[in-house]
Amino acid sequence: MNIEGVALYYLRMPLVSPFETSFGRSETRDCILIEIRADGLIGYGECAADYDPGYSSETAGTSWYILQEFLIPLVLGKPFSSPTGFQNAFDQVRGHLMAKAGLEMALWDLLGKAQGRSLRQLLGGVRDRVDVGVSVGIQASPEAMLKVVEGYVSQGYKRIKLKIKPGRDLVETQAVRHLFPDMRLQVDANSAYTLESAQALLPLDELNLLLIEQPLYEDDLWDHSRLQAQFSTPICLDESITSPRHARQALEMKACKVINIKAGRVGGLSQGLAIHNLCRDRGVPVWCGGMLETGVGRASNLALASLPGFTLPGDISASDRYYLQDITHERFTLNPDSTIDVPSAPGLGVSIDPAALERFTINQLSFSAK
Ligand code: OSB
Ligand code: MG
Repeated sequence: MNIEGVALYYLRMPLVSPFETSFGRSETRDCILIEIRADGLIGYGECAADYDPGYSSETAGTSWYILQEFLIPLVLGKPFSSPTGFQNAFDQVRGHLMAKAGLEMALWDLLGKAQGRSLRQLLGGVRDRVDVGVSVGIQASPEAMLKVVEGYVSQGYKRIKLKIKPGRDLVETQAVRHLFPDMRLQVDANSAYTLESAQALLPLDELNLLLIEQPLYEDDLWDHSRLQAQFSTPICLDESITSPRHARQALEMKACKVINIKAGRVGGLSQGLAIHNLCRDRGVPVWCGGMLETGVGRASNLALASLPGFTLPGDISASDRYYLQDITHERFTLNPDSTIDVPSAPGLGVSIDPAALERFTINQLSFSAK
């Protein structure tokens, strides 16, 4: 398919409730919607980088610049028949994995639409609905945390993840575990601890958690391996895993026992698929993380999570947990068994609501092949 045009939309989406993590609190979420045109078809992708460099060094602003200045010129006016072709073209750009992933997602959508196949089929997914959970932000107090968790449990979520940070960890997690002794429960520190300060987390090992996600800094693979040796609860890496090579090295170093796969963080669905395959070969459980995506990125996450190695519930909640109005016509809802259906229409299987897109767009840019 010859890439005839690309358009970028910088979006600012109001969240239904503020989301607080160890790196900050947001009331809105920024992202970039990427549209590519070829052979009379349109494909969409979402670049998941947010406004601030809190979760990762990449931001929506840096992605916008890298897409505009480097990535789009590498693909515009050129023929592509597979995501591998895109990845090879991107090779000369170091880093900027979320920018690459957003553009690659649009190509997957386009290829699926051209072949009349869903993203799930293109990736080799084996499930038509996937187990999901909800990621609960840090609340004002342990009591407030309990209330919010109870609310999600009553909506049907059977797996809960609590965001933690130093001083806002043990009491909250113990309180939730006390109220829900059998619930699938896990915590996520978003790199808020050092090997020394993480000693405070040792009592979590008694709470029968599914996993402890990213306790230490992103580049602390070695210290994660030292910390994992102190815990019987599996450590799961998110921020630290940015490529299939890092996944292999982390496993060989015993820095983690579980991996959170986010296509955005690792440079695209093709890389996410490669990490899935590596972990599956080694019997390492993986699950699909999220970054508060719109309906576009959520569709992509659901397709990825339908692969056989995704044996733990994903951070893929219903649309109403994030946005009152989304940019897709489709809204995702929670089934009573704490699953969400994987889209089955060609490509991502979602369509853009033009009025919603216009409402949330704060900057726009388009490119055409000469
Ligand atoms: O660390 O998993 C994370 C959201 C934004 C950035 C990073 C993370 C998260 C979440 C929410 O935990 C996951 C979701 O529901 O999309
Ligand atoms: Mg995380």
